[in-house]
Amino acid sequence: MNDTPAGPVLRRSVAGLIGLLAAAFALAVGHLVAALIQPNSSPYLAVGNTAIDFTPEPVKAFAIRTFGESDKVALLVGMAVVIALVAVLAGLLSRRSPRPGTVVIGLFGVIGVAAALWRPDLGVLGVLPSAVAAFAGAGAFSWLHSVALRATAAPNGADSGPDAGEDSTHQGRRRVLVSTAAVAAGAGVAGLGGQLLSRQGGVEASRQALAPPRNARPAPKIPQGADFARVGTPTFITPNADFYRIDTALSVPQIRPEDWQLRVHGMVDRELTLGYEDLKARNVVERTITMTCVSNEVGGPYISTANFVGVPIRDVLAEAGVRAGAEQVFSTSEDGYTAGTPVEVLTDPNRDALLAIGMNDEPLPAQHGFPVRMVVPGLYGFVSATKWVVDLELTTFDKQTYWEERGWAERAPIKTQSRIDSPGGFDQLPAGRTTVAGIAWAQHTGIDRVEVRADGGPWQQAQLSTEVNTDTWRMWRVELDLAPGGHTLECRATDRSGYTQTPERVGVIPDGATGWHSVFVTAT
Ligand SMILES: Nc1nc2c(c(=O)[nH]1)N[C@H]1C(S)=C(S)[C@@H](COP(=O)(O)O)O[C@H]1N2
Ligand SMILES: [Mo]
Repeated sequence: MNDTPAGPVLRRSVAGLIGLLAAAFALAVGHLVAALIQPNSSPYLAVGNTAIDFTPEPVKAFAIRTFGESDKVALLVGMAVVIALVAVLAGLLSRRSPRPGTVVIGLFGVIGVAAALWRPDLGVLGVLPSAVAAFAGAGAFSWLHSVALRATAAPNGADSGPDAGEDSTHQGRRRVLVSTAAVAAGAGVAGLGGQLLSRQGGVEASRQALAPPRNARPAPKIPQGADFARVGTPTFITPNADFYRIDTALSVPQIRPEDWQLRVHGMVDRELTLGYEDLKARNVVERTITMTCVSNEVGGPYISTANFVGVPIRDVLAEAGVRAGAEQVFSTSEDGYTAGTPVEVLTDPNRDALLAIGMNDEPLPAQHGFPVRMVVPGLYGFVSATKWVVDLELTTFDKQTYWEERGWAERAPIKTQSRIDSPGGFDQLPAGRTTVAGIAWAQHTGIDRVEVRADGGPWQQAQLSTEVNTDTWRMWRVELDLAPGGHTLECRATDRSGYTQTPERVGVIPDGATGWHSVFVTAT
């Protein structure tokens, strides 16, 4: 009675659509299950985080250069596009039988499980969301497929007169419509529910409820004249919301202060385990520190300043008793990121490296490492500023860190640099006297002078803002007289060691960029 030997075949559009819907449903269910276990075990995030770990360094550098702080959004969108394409393809391969699509969804599940197992922050339970997602996706796919296939097959039924055929086609279509809509709605509800639930599990409430440490000794007030914000430099203190952010975490680790512990071990006399309240009850100080990222290109934005409140790391190390031969403090974050900081820097009585719990009169924001992070004046963040820190191991430099394994340097003091903030590149401005302003930094050494020149002419010394301390940036400004036409403005800083910035341009890998920042402007 069925005279088409190959059997019914789904329309391309229907086949592609059910592939896409099944994938969306699977991810949404996975997201919901993850919200109940650990938000990071969501298949989407687990795969994304693992992808970040495996991304070759040049690609990572390219992503930071191209997308800046939106690099994570770019990754998530890119993943969504790839998954959608594969899902549609899986649907198209399944126009006769649901098997190919089911196999592809199963493979997605295997990838999710593998990624979850790879993540250092997920336990065995972390594979559950991916496994459930795979079953849910495969189930949704084969159900939608059978409904659609029946609808396709119906008109060929033996008992169908012309009217009956049209009727059942109609009915079949309706069934397809209703079932696809049901799966789409299910995906929406599961996805949204997962998102809401994982927010609820967040730490913002306990963060807001924290009282400031009672005994913190405040940093000296920032003097008048510490910035030239009125002529275009940043404000001296960077508001938390504007503070640059660089990390490998796709979703911000959520650690409640009451659950936080720091283990200090390795080459020490006494192993220590500290809780949040232990830390807060210690000698707490406030220090104004300018942080810089090694990925900051000449003229780049990855530099910010805050008042950090915390416990000097050297106090904690003294209590543990550092053994002879220990070279680095190997720090590990809750999400498995690692950094190595020289012991001599952390034990230096003249350098206030902190286990920070506060930032600009607030508990540390979640994105900046809540509840506790490291901040070390004078070193790039990747060798010193571990956020969500949970482990300090005293060891030798033989032990390799996250970025070292990716070709970055073992030691990385911040390089003396300067940047022109105003005028901006390719600005048009009136000819005549104009104010050029910017920032300079040489953390822990201090800025001695900044010079500016136009079109390779004589260097003119800029006026410096009031110094706050040598661990922070310094603002500068200078008046130039610009004739009508195009001009190239350049700046260079000299630090208190007598070093003047080299004009030689080197890239950010392995230990930070060098070169003079220049902007081209047109005076009219
Ligand atoms: N856990 C964790 N800590 C981290 C990183 C990271 O990826 N993960 N990135 C480091 C880098 S490269 C820098 S520059 C600083 C940035 O700190 P911020 O995001 O608070 O500005 O954090 C450091 N600490
Ligand atoms: Mo960085």
